Amino acid sequence: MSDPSLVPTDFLWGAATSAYQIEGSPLADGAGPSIWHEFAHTPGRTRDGDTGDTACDHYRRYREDVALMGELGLNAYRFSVSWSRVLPEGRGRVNLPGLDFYQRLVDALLEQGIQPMVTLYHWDLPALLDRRGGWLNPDSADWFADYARILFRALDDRVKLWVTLNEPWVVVDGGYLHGVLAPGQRNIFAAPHASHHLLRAHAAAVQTYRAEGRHQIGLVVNLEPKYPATETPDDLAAALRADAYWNRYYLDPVFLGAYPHELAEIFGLAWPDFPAADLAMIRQPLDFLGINYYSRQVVQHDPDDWPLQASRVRQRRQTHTALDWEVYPQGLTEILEWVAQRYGALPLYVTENGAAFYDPPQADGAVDDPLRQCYLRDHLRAVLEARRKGVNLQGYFAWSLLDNFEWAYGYSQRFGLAHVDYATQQRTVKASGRFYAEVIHSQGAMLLPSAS
Ligand code: IFM
Repeated sequence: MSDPSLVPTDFLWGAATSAYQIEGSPLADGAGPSIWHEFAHTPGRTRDGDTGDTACDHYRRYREDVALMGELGLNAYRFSVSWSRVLPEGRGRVNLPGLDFYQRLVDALLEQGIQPMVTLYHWDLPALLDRRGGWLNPDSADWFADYARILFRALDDRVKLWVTLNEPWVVVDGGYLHGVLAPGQRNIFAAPHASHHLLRAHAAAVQTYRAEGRHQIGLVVNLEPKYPATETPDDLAAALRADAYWNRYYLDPVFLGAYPHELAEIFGLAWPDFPAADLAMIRQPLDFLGINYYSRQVVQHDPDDWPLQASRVRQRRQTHTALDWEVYPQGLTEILEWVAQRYGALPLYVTENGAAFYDPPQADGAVDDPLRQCYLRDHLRAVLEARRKGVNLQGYFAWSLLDNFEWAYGYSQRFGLAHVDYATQQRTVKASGRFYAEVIHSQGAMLLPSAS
């Protein structure tokens, strides 16, 4: 790792956010409710009853936030569009003021020289579509493609990087299997159908883009390497099940045209026999793949764990974040190499990577966050290492630009490069944010061992 040219000048140095987590004003200017608006307003669903009603007030302060990105030296920003801002009922009538917000945001980014990466779906399905069955309705693929077409027609002249779905695994695991995220279902028979229709929706949007768009489209998945706790056959099999469920469930059908065989074992009678024509359709060529990486897991066979029968063995000697996620930077290099080797040499981006730690402002208002800074440094080094090993990695997006609404955890978990005082909406760049700015300024060279 001695050559700074390992990071080319067009490498994307970004930060990521999502609509419901930062925008606030969820019903402003004609927007319709999303499943997250309804879920967060249901007593007992989020910590302290927190909702995204105000969040970071980004809907009204987006110019300030784009200026902040400029201060950090970002050349890319990944954000998501709120479907129900654009289509209040999820289909049909377009809400022009909602669409206009994203037009203005994209223009403001481009004025600063910041390239937008736009995610079409980051978990906030229009509530009225959920009343029709949401992702369990086979028509959801068409609803999504129609919505995507509106965005492509409005923004593809300025947006060069599109993402269909963010982390379909989380949508299904949290929203349809365990019920801890919107729409709050806990139904093993529903979950495989939700994942299948999400994949069909992804593919339908890609097909629409091939007809309408001129740039690039991809998918974003969250990946987490799984290591067996011991070499016993039971633990080895448990690690394979966990790997199939977390890492191959969505990528195998997209790139290889088939679901991993372990899923039938995991879901048992609930696993349907999906039509071959669907699997052929899901296998649309992509321009890039985005990978969200946070942690790894060491797993053991565990008959009490439902439905995987594989549970995490906590690594007591390792650092853990405030969410108890093990800090394991080398896992990022490993998972990037694994993706390149298993699915081919398409361009990759790290589309999210970051950590929640408790780091309150000091008396003078500054926010020192040494643990997040170390996390960032070590994961950025893992990124350089992956490039050195030949992975075609073209950009890195820190999660997140701002502290924000961490779903069921509400505002209790802070991932931002900038601290947000939710009472005043004041943003303060943390030490980790300043560090990231220096890394970007040096084009990554300050991460090289010779520079430390
Ligand atoms: O905040 C989330 C984000 O919405 C999706 N990826 C993981 C982040 C941290 O949990």
